[in-house]
Amino acid sequence: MAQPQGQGHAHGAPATPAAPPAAQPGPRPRLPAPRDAYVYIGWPQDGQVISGTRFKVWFGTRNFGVAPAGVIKANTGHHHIIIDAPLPPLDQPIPNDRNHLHFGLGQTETMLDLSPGTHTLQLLMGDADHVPHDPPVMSKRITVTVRPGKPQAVAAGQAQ
Ligand SMILES: [Cu+2]
Repeated sequence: MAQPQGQGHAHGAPATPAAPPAAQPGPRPRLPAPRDAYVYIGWPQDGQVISGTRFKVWFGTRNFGVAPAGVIKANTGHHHIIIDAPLPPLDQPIPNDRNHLHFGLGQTETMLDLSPGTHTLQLLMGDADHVPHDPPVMSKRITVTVRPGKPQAVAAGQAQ
């Protein structure tokens, strides 16, 4: 029985510590999304003229779920609204600034304050780490015109 001796029993420092290879730097692969998943802006609509600079926007999803940031769950993500900006790079976290708003709690609506004039809005889903899925789940970009003035009457919730 010619068993090798001493391996793992030597005194002192182990000869070859089994260090795992260094983790790959950079982002992990993007999470997949079903091809039929999409998001849309429920309101306002493309071309809408909005009275009042503060208004509600709501988001819809089809074949895709909403989960808060930090939660890794298949076929879910959280909303981002891109205001007056082109799509960001799709292989890295979505920027977080006044043109890229995150809804990391899983919100599906928000109030926007925009200056009078023309603005573009687009939704883009991000995963737990704010990275778009592959393929990206995003709405079409819409254009709205904001007019100064009183906010539009909100019909919902009004007493008769
Ligand atoms: Cu995000």
